[in-house]
Amino acid sequence: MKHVRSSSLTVAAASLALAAALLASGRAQSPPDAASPARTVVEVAGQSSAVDTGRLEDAAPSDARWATRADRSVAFRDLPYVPGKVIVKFREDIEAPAVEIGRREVAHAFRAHRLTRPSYADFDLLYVDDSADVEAIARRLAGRADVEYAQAAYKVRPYFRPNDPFFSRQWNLQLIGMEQAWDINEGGDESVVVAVLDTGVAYQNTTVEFYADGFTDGGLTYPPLGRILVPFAAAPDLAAAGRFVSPRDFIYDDASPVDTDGHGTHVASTVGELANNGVGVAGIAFKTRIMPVKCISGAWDDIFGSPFVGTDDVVARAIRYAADNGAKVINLSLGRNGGPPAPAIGDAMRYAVSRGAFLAVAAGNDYENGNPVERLAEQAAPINGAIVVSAVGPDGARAYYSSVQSYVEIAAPGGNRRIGDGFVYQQTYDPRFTDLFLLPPSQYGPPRFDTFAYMGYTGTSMATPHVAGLAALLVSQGITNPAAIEAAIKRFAVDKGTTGRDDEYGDGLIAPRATLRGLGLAR
Ligand SMILES: [Ca+2]
Ligand SMILES: [Ca+2]
Ligand SMILES: [Ca+2]
Repeated sequence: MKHVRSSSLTVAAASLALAAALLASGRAQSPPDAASPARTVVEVAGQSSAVDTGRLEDAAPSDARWATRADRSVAFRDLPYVPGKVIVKFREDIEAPAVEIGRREVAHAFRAHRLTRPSYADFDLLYVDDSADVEAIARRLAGRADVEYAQAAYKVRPYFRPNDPFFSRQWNLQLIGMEQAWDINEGGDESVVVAVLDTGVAYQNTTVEFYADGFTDGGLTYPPLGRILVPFAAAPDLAAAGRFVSPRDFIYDDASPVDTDGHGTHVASTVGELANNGVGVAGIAFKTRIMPVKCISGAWDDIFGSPFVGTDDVVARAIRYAADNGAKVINLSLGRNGGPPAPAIGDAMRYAVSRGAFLAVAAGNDYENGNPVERLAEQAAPINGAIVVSAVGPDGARAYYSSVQSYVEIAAPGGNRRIGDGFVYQQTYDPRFTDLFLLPPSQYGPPRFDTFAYMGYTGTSMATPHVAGLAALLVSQGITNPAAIEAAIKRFAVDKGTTGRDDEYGDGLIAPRATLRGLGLAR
């Protein structure tokens, strides 16, 4: 157990200390970028080993899972950012030799372990002691004449909304008339790639060896599992030959972005769950291809001591990676509130649009928690080619959790568990085999990511891939300019709430058939 040195702390604080210790353990062995592999891919099996239980149920266990993760998130030293890392962007209009002198000054002044430019980035990462006050360092850096911006590495989280009851219908697709829209474009074209930037995707049959450390949670002590072989399988209602392209994992820094949570698989399934295949449920752009890009970490990644967690720099790099590798649509069902703005992500979004990629970005789920400013949505809204998505329930009205802000641009079905039939169902992991850290320590054990069910989730995370899916259909129709896609989706949306654009629905609820038909007639 790694928390033994914190035995004098209170129960609550002991849990905090554990996750800090987990993080420190990933960092202490070697610098994050050069870390020895946190895992080993043992085999990649060609044959499907997936089990589809056929169960259709709500994701009630995720309530607790999310609470657990929230606790752990707080547990990272009770900070909304990771220690020891500062994102810094040196001005690009300064001569290279002067910038180099500035970089050396900065590295010296802040006793940097390293100051490096990671791949897929237009910024540098300054690594300092974990105990350093990275916000103070960022403030001092931002005051320099040769620095455009500097900030601590704030954590970005998926926009998942847990739920309770059980329902069985895809009201979400009916609400926006997908059957009628598919009459015009049946699921898009395989030449179109949609990148899903999330907790990973269940896209591959493989076995991965991890090391699972012990931890304490809620006063309970969970033992180390040691080295374990963890099975993964491609989701049977999502995977098909050639379906997945250019997979990339920015949490483990390799090319195997397997989902260790279920959120990313659910989101990918709304974009492209196989339809007309006699299995499970449907997605919107079910003939397009999917690029799985992992840039958000989950509870198991904490337990496995992943070398990275999802922070602004990680998400920014993932966006640039997707654009550089041919994604025409990028789905961002994630975000953060609290902390400073996210210019590294804004720059990456503009870069992606300049490379011809359209972005769909979640508006946020915290309306009832003070309606805070969502930093990714705030960056996306002013960009023509990036669109911010709020959520409606089956009644077509804004879901209670969905952020109300000037940056809301469009609405889509995200679900509302308070009004019945309110969940968005897609195939993802059966939580009975994954959420074992919610059980008492005596029942705790290694997870399996090869057993699936049809799970109901709600959130702006679920609304966003409806828009990404619609964008993929538009690209399939030949509407490839990101700004034109945004304009078309807004123009043909159904106005909701107060007349005209408003802060709850933006320009209204997406109308896929009208958008496709409108553009078809216009051409
Ligand atoms: Ca299906
Ligand atoms: Ca926009
Ligand atoms: Ca309106």
